Amino acid sequence: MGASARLLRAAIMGAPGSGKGTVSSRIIKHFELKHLSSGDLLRDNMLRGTEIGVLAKTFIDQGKLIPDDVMTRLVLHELKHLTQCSWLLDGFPRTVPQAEALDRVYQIDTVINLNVPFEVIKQRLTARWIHPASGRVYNIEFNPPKTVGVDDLTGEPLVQREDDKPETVIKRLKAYEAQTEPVLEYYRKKGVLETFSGTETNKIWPHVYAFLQTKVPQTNQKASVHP
Ligand code: G5P
Ligand code: MG
Repeated sequence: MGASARLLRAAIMGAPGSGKGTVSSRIIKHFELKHLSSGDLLRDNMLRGTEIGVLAKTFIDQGKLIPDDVMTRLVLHELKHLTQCSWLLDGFPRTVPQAEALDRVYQIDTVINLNVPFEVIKQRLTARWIHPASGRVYNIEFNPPKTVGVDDLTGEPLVQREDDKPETVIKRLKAYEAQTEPVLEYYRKKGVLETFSGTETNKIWPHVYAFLQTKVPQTNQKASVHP
């Protein structure tokens, strides 16, 4: 396969609130990657009241992970539409069985791991507001909307996520430690894990950007924009 036909298979990992969505939105501004967020996919199903959405809500509201078979089927189905694109998975895989299921179909080239202290995360999530239809994320302190409570692009109302309540955040962080941290080890052993540590996305971002410049195929790099 020639260099021009190369496609990047990447994932971004990190605890709830570590900035996966925020960093992903910067990545897709600078690189031609399709961003697939498992959380956005689930919330879209919840909004539409699909069978998966109804099931997902019962888990998400309790800060628990969706069962592996449901999640894997959902994400692999979406990826079938993206076989000709470079992509960035956000929030998937989140358990070792999910990572193994993904491996059976695709070879993952690189995994970006955002390592942010839990204390910082807890503070961030209580200040988060989202635009449900697009998945756009705001934060009252860090990246506030131009008008309070309103999405910058559509003018539609912003909402807080049900699972951002402090008690649910603690459960999500526990699930992360128990079920997702082993996935980091899984990718470390494969030699594809790159960890970026810090407390501020603005300081982590230039390192992620520089790293991706070495990983993303030339054909998927956008020439005209700067970090
Ligand atoms: P999600 O939707 O994947 P999480 O829990 O992994 O949810 P989350 O909460 O979406 O992750 P994030 O994307 O890592 O967090 O972070 P973000 O939204 O970009 O940033 C968090 C906040 O901090 C925002 O308000 C942002 O503006 C702000 N921020 C960013 N950087 C800074 C900074 O430098 N300073 C400050 N002050 N603020 C900043 O999954 C939801 C649920 O779906 C299920 C699970 O139940 C999960 O809990 N699910 C799955 N279940 C099983 N398997 C899977 N693969 C699943 N995927 C999802
Ligand atoms: Mg997110």
